Amino acid sequence: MLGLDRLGGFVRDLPGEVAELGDRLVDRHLRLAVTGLRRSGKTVFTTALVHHLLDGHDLAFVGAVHEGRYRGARLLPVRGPAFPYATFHRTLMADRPTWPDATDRLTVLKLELRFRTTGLVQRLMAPNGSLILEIIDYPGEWLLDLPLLEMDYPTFSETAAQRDRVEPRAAVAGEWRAALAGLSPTTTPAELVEVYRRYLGRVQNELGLSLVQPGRLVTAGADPATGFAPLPDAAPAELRRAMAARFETYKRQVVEPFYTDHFSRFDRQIVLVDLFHTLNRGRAHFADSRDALETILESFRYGTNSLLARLFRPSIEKLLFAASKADHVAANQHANLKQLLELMIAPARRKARFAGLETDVLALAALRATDTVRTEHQGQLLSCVRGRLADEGRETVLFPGEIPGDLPDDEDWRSGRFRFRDFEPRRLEPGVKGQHLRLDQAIEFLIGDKLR
Ligand SMILES: Nc1nc2c(ncn2[C@@H]2O[C@H](COP(=O)(O)OP(=O)(O)OP(=O)(O)O)[C@@H](O)[C@H]2O)c(=O)[nH]1
Ligand SMILES: [Mg+2]
Repeated sequence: MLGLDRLGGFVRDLPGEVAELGDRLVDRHLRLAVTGLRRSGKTVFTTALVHHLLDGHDLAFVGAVHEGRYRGARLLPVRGPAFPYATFHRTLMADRPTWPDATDRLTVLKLELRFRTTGLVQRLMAPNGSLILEIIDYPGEWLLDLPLLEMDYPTFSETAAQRDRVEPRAAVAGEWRAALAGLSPTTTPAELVEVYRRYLGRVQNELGLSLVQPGRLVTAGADPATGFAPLPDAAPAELRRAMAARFETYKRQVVEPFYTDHFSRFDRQIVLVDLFHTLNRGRAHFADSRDALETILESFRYGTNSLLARLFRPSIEKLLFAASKADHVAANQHANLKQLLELMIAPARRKARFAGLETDVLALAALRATDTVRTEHQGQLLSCVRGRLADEGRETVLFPGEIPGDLPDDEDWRSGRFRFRDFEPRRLEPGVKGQHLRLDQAIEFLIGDKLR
């Protein structure tokens, strides 16, 4: 099914694809999947990446930059809506900069990077290398639809019902449970989808949980006409048939094109994880985020990038897990942040490694909003952060708390010790150093080998 659709995709876009395949043959076209749950930092990462790659400033860990071979980059036109880099950049350069809004549609970014090649033969044959880097930006919720491709409607219904029955979800499921209890032969799928949409909205906004399916039902501009909801076996047969048909249509018309056009053909992947939000919300949220991440990662095909596979279905060959927004805590906490992420994604990483992928883990801040400062408090030296708090809008120095180096235990959850705060962005300035944390290490891992 997917194979046929993919072929359909190729036929639709033939001229563009042919040109692109030419690039791929000489390995000059690289698709980078920037993945992560909603609000994990995808849009900010992509914006900061472009900002720094345009002239290669403050990227000491990128080999080509360090060796003086990097020549810069330029944005290329794309088919379809382009990633609004200029708009995001302008708002981040303003006197009072603001973060980009949550993403509500898919956009594409194409960046051409130029560099001097290394190696005798290459220097003689093609002294100036060029790499086309392609990234898409999309609402994080959409990723949670990918696993639906491997499910049928009864499986989805059963999985969702199990989730909806237990706390913390059960606490906000009252209206949805009542709707299920009152099912009758006259109940329409549209009414039910609307109630389920309200319930998922509560799961997301009141409980702050990530695992929400169908993901598009809760994003801005969602069309309940294309949505569906889980139904028990005992629901009226006609209703269940109609809902199952909606489920299949959604998969075919919404999820499959997203997967085949964008996610089945990536070469490299970064998975951004916001551990601060997850820790702040408590144990259930932490477990939910881990499930959501694992669910998503199951959808990617990890495997070796053979030449044939590269032409028709390149699989991901390098995978980077990154704890985003590392500037929420002082620098001495970054090792623990990395370690906690390692523990959280261990099963997914193991699978990826087994499939032959090169993987790495790091803590980064794509756009650093704080500095680490040391202050003395009652005779003790404390590592604090200084930044402008998002909810108070004032510059302050605070002790943000510590990150456990291990998975949090009962006492950690009970004590309410995790209260990490959000910060306003700092003004992005051209040529200024220190506006990120380890963004250059991420770039080197993800594309450094293609800049030689
Ligand atoms: N301090 C700090 N905050 C960050 C950083 N990156 C992202 N944030 C915060 O995280 C929020 C979400 O970042 P986005 O890049 O919009 O997240 P996203 O993954 O694109 O979210 P969706 O579009 O909803 O899927 C921002 O509004 C900031 O508050 C960072 O490097 N440092
Ligand atoms: Mg976004």
